[in-house]
Amino acid sequence: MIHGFWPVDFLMKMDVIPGVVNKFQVTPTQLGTFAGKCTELCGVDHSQMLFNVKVVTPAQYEAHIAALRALGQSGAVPSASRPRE
Ligand SMILES: [Cu+2]
Repeated sequence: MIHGFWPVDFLMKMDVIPGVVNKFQVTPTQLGTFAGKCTELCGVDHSQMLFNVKVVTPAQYEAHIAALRALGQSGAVPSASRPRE
């Protein structure tokens, strides 16, 4: 199932395709929380595919990552647990 990654204020949009690694780089000019949404009609829950992109300071980012690590969240997802389509 294809999704569309669109953080509205970032003036960019990218297809999100299973098995394809996407990368993008932005240089935010202000801190804050920016709304985003899926732009591909991906299924019955498409209208609920909303997200936020948070632009934070490097110190805030490092603190958040440290808090996740303390909870045992490494960011690694075992490939065997990913659903195949
Ligand atoms: Cu969607």
